[in-house]
Amino acid sequence: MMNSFIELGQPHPPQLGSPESHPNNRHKRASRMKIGIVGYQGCGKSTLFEWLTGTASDPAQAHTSQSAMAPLPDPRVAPLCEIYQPKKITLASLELVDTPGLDRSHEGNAARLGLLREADCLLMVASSFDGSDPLADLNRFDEDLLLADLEIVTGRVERLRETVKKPRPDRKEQQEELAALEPLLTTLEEATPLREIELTDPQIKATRAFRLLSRLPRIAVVNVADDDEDKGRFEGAGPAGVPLLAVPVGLELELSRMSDEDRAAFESEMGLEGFDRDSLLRKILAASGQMIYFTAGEKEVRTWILPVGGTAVEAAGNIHTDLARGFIRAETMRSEDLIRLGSEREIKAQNLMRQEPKDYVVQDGDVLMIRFSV
Ligand SMILES: Nc1nc2c(ncn2[C@@H]2O[C@H](COP(=O)(O)OP(=O)(O)OP(=O)(O)O)[C@@H](O)[C@H]2O)c(=O)[nH]1
Ligand SMILES: [Mg+2]
Repeated sequence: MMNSFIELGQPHPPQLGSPESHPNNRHKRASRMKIGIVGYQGCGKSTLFEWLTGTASDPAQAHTSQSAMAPLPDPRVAPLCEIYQPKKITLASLELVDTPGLDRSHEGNAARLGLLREADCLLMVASSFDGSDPLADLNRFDEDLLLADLEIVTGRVERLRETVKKPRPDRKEQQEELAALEPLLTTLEEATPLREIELTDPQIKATRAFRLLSRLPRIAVVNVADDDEDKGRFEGAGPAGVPLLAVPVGLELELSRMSDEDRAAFESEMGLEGFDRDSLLRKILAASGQMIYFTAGEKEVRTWILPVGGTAVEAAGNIHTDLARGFIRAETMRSEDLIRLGSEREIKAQNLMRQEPKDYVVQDGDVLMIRFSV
């Protein structure tokens, strides 16, 4: 038996610089992921937020954004803990941000969406439990994202068009910024979201401060009625490229408040299959372009998140900047090999411990041990 405790939340060492400051991380995001829960008024965002984080958002603060952490469960953690019997288990978390509902008339939405500038991924909620048309709402919501970007880029372009007329010391930079932004303005005016085009380096630079919303990855939850028997009709029906799940969010929140015993009894009585919150969290992680890797030892088994395509030195920097600075190599195993074989000794005996360099592309489920010099 393990007598470990689980520490929730992915701590973020204060030494860790901003993601952009890392030389290899120019286009990558930090290990800390913010997921903005968005949608029209009353669609169940705060209910979903409470279900996923266990924290009720404060109705008195409903005009602004509120956040809480949701630890990311991973089915590989328990078998790894069987092997290491660690003193401590730490799970990486997603930061979920509950936001005020938008108005279906688009009125005032650009300002409300301003609260989301920090988000790395959008979790769009649309209701069907109240008779709304969730697919129409999801498409309308995309328009709101685009309009918010259009407002920002238009404002910046108009200002730049004025300032480049004046002889200023930074005129050349302003002209470059204008040249980068004008094609984006055209794209938005044609109602094309920015995620559908490839940005050039100057465009990435020119838009970085704005964190434009129509570039963000998205995932959608349709909040269905408790007794909805035809959730399947929503499968594959959302906006192109957006994973969509139909969940009776209100019911799930109630179920999550029950004891395991009561819930099992209730579910079997009502013929319900509880929706799997853990798998929803993992889908959100995947939609945000992130994956999980592990560090494991007798002191601690721990999960970390990294953008898909992230390298060993980035994974090291996630843990501590010193590990990235003094990086020598990453001793790497596959968690499934380790779980199958039961020990590091057996991994080494079968030559499954790899010595990986800085630019090794970390795979979901890798167990890393960073060798570094101080
Ligand atoms: N029947 C049913 N009611 C729900 C469900 N989800 C939410 N509700 C109810 O709908 C109302 C709005 O839910 P919230 O979670 O506050 O919605 P919201 O999107 O946060 O609303 P705003 O923040 O005002 O935009 C509340 O009265 C909820 O109890 C659901 O799945 N089924
Ligand atoms: Mg709310």
